[in-house]
Amino acid sequence: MRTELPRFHAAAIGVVAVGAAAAAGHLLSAFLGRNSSPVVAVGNTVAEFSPSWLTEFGKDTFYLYDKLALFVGMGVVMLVLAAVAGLVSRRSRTPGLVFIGVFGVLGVVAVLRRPDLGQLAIVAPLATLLVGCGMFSWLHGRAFQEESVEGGLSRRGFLIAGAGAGVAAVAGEVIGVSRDAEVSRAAIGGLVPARPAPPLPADADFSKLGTPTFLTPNADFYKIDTTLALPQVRAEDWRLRVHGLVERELTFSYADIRDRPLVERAVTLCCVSNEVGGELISTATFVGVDLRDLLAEAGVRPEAEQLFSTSADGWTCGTPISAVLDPGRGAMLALGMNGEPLPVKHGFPARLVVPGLYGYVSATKWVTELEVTTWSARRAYWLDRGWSREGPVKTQSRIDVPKPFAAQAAGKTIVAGIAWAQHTGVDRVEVRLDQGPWQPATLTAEVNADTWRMWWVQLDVPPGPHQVYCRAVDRSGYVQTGDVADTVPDGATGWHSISITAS
Ligand SMILES: Nc1nc2c(c(=O)[nH]1)N[C@H]1C(S)=C(S)[C@@H](COP(=O)(O)O)O[C@H]1N2
Ligand SMILES: [Mo]
Repeated sequence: MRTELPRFHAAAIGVVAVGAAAAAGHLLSAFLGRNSSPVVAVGNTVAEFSPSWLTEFGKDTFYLYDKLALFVGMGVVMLVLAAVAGLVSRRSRTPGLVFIGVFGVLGVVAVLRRPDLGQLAIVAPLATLLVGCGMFSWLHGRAFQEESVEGGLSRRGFLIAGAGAGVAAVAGEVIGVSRDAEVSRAAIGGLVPARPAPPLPADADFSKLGTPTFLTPNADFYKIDTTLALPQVRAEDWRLRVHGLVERELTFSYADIRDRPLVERAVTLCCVSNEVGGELISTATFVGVDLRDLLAEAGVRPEAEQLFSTSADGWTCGTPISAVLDPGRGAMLALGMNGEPLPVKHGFPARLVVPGLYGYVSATKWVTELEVTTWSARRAYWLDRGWSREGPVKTQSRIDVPKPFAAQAAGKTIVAGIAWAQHTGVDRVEVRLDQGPWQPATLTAEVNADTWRMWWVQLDVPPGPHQVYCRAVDRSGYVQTGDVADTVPDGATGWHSISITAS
């Protein structure tokens, strides 16, 4: 019998045990709900409790890959801790077991905190806890019985165990993704609106000149949310509960909603995090029901100020009740997007859409709960992270062609782009070369006041370097400000401009 394990061997035992444990939980999560995977649940919890400077740093540094970066970072931390658990157990297994046990329990707690899982989901993190402790004990015991380093678990044994854990984790990922919501979504079939959106005019975009198409294909529609793993909610299981300051609590099933006369509306959504000139804006036709009708059936009490909505993933959102109840606003509970059931990543089975408000205060995806309440009673997710309570979309415009820093032939040059002032309507767009006069652009026909408009103008560009600016004027007479403001707390302002060089 030996009295102390070699360092490498001890560390490897920790790493293999923890890897197998995480993989076991991830594999089971394929059957118990994606978010029951302890790795995913811990990641979500870390993201939730991260101070805002850290999440902002993550977003600025890794942009849309911030969640992947979080996962990779977590993986590295986990492996290091696993190796440490092994290293402190060179003489006795107890310290390592305590180490792994504590982390296993954290995984259980993280999964228990998830609001979107059934009771059975606890099995996944429990399996992680048991596999972690069991595997560690077993490997440790075997290693101790052997005389030499080459005995116990050979290098080959470790490789096989590692590969096994990898296969289990990947299988969990693949099976988990293929089950759940996609299958349910494929069975929905058509969502036929009783009141379809009017057909688009022939000149709804200038995509031939390089603007986006008027409707953004679902695959290209911008996507923003805080979830690590997409919530997997099946239409069969989905319920929408309406409660709070109402006369009667109501609960709707998917069939309850889809059997009502559906309305279709074209709406441009945009994100408060969209930088000047940014890409976080898209347009779709949404099919659903008027939110105000559902709330009227529940009977909204006069004290109500806020519609506080909750997603299946626990994310929350506060919308002014006045906007939701305004008959002219067109606030919707949407089931469909561009002629299909909502894609899973855009909120299947159901989401909110409130024209004219940034997504973070209006567009709850995977919505499961509507609580009618006051501002003081409930604070939504982004409110505690430095963003403002109300988020009307700011009138803005963007240049899409020429591309920045493009080399241009001097002379007549087409400049084209988009402008938006949801719910107010874009009145006109003006373009300026360097410090010259503002020149009016030609706009597309307006589809409705809640959608973007495309524009183009021809400039006469002399040789040399230039800056091209654009600004929109909306129907209220507001001229898009050139004052530069950051996205925090309620949306960026400033003129979008691009540098070009003509020769
Ligand atoms: N459940 C949930 N819904 C959410 C969010 C979220 O993080 N979680 N983000 C909101 C934000 S900030 C925006 S801009 C829109 C984006 O909707 P999209 O991803 O369909 O474009 O969704 C909103 N709905
Ligand atoms: Mo957003």
